[in-house]
Order: sequence, then structure tokens, then C-alpha cells
Amino acid sequence: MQAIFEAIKQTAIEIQNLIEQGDTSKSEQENSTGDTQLKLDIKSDLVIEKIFADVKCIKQIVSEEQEAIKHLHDDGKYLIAYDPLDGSSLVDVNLSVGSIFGIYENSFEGKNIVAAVYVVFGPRVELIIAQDDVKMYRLLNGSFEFIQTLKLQQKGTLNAPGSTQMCWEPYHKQLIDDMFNETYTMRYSGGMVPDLHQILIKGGGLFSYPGTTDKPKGKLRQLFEVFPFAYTFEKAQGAAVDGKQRVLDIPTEHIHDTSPAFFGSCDEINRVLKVYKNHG
Ligand code: AFP
Repeated sequence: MQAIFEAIKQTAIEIQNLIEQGDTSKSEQENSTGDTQLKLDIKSDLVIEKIFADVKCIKQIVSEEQEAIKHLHDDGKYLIAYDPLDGSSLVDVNLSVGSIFGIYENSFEGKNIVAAVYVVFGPRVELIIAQDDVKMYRLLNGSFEFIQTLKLQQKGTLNAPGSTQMCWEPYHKQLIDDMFNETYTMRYSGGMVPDLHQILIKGGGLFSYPGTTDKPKGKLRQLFEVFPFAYTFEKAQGAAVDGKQRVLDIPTEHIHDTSPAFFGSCDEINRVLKVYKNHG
């Protein structure tokens, strides 16, 4: 597993260099979800694939930017699903973006995730590894140095409500409004990596991307976005649900499946479960 973490550190340094080169132009291609890919998405994807190809313990990889699983090493133990550059539509406005990695054993399913890593490309580059606990590293003078262990409090202060409000179910709108009518503060950039990183660093709150009238299964992809962050939040002593159940218990039928997702500290997640129990 350590070889995988070292490889991801290498990808982070190379992708940071690509971001700094500043090419935010669109390519001619669409990914399997139908998003037009930026040249930066494609280049980041190639960087990761090239670096992972040399890591012998990796059996298979699958990228959010590609349709199919790729086989690497027959004797490898681990399967990795990754989103090379999540939130890449924010690069042109110079907001933070990130890479997300879910590391699985046996099959690409929530119940088989054994570690998660994400990288935040912001004013600084930070890399977070969730395994037994959640450790944050920062890129300083060319190498990643340990900074702190991240742990959520029982209840937080931030509220990050995703998706198009006009498509929210009334009970979801009520939940979000109630939180704002209390002491919760709005924090939403449109990139799940920095938005969830903020909740983890500041001790807690709620990030929601619900099922909506136009997208009943939400937008966020299970393997590339939902499961890695669900694992990270659980290891940081928070929780992640789809409204009714733990997201890591949801079966995956297709590698690009999406699901509604709520990540947060325990009090906020219990509040979501209470509201959603009687609906849907
Ligand atoms: P892009 O990669 O297309 O920018 O999407 C980012 C993302 O998947 C996730 O990082 C955000 O939390 C979410 O979309 C934002 O979606 P909304 O703009 O619909 O709230």
C-alpha cells in the first residue's frame, strides 16, 4: 500500500505542474458521464495511468475519465478508482480543485474499499490519506510533510448544499433552510474536494448532494467521489449516507453509477437520516 501512496504523491507533483502551466482549454472529447473534457483532465489522467503502470501491487485501475477498467498486474492486490481532476471547471476561475483515489480489494464496491486518498490543489498542495485514521500532508520544498491528523467533532458549523435548488424535494429544502436559520454558515465552492476538505479541517458540518427531481440518483459518482470521501469521513469519526443508509453499503452495478450523498459530522448526518426516514 505504501508504494501506492508514494505513487500518488508523484502524481500530485506532476498534476500541480500541469495546473500551473495554465491551459484551461476544452478538448474535442466527452467523458462517459457526458462532460466535455478539458485538456487538463486528459493530461492529468495520462499522468496517473503512467505512474500507476509501474506499481506492481496494483491489479486494476479505472478512471472517471474513461469507460472501462484497465488491467495492470496479474499478481497485484489492489484496485484503484480515481477522478484525476475533480472540479476542473473551476481551474479557469482559479478556485481549488483536487484528485480523488479509492483503493479497493477484490472488487470495485463500497464494502471493499480499504483506503482513500485525496489531493487539494489550492494556494498550497495538500494530500490526505485515510486508512486507520486520516492524516494530512503538505507539499513543502518538493516533498510531502506530515501536518496533522484530521478528526471531526460531534457537531459542526458549516453547511455546503449542492445541486440545483429548484430541483430539491421540499423536505430537503426544509432541512437546509432550518440549518441556515440556526447557526450554520454557507460554504460551497462547487468543488467537492475543497468543500469537504474545509468541513474536515474546520471540525464538521454537512455537505449534501441529494437526489433531485432532474437527477434522482444525484450527480456524484460512487467509485470516484462518493466512496473515497465516505471512507475518509468515517475514519475521521464522521459519517456518510445516501439519506437512508450508509453509502459504503450501497452495491455498485456499473462503474459510473451515481448516488445521493451526505457527508458530515455525526449530529448532522443523524439529522439527515431523521428527515429522510419519512420520505422517498
Ligand atoms: P466538475 O468536475 O464538472 O466541475 O464537477 C464537480 C463536482 O462533481 C463536484 O466536485 C462538486 O461538488 C459538484 O460537481 C458540484 O455540482 P453542482 O454545481 O451541481 O452543485
